[in-house]
Amino acid sequence: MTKIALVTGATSGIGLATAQILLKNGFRVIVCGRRSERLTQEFEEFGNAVLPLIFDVRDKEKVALELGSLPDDWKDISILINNAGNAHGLAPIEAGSLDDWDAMIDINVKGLLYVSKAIIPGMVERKSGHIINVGSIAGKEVYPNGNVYCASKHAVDAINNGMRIDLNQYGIKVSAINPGLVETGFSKVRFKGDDERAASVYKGFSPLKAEDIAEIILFTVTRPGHVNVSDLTVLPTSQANASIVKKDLGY
Ligand code: 8X3
Repeated sequence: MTKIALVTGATSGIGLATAQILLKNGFRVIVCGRRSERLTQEFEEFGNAVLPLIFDVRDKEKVALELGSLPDDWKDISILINNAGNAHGLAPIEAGSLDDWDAMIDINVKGLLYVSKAIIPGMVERKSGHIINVGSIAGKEVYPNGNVYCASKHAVDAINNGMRIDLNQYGIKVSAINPGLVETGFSKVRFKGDDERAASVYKGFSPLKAEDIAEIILFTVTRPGHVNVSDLTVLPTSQANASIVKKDLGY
């Protein structure tokens, strides 16, 4: 039977690339995002292998409503990819904005929980499933000015480990994929449209592409039943850790 995956944040970046690679490899995919036109546009070619759902992961009621009223033939979700997440601002703690902090905690942490809460009971009932939490190197290390973003991704790391412990008895796989620098709209959002500052993050070396992470997610969800990639950090070759990037290696 064709497996069903659900991807949050599927309108761009890692979420879009992941949903597309899964569709190309025969999965049916529920693509979730805030921008209806983008979802329709990006996935048009995949016809009824795609179910677009429009919601903001911050909206607890809407998440529960949309995921609680799936059509019968879309209910048995095998793979949940908790990808939606953003950085807002990069500022020292004394200068951070409350709105930015709210956004990061509401999307990256609470949103991930709202979606998981709606999907996990079905997996428990079926005693099978696979949850992929897209974390970050920022969930493993704290870097200057990263404060609350790093805290939100450390929370994802803890939730990932907690899910794996609690869902172990049901045979549900839980995996964290933790990217370093990936060139997507991530920095544009972080720097609020300051495109020059965003572009400078990826200058002088070859950052990861969304497709690099999507391929690793595809690999992770296609391992045999007894294999779980529990926690994987993926960096561009030029990046040594959260703060050290060698810019003149030539790749
Ligand atoms: C994205 C990677 O290094 O900008 O989560 O925090 S980093």
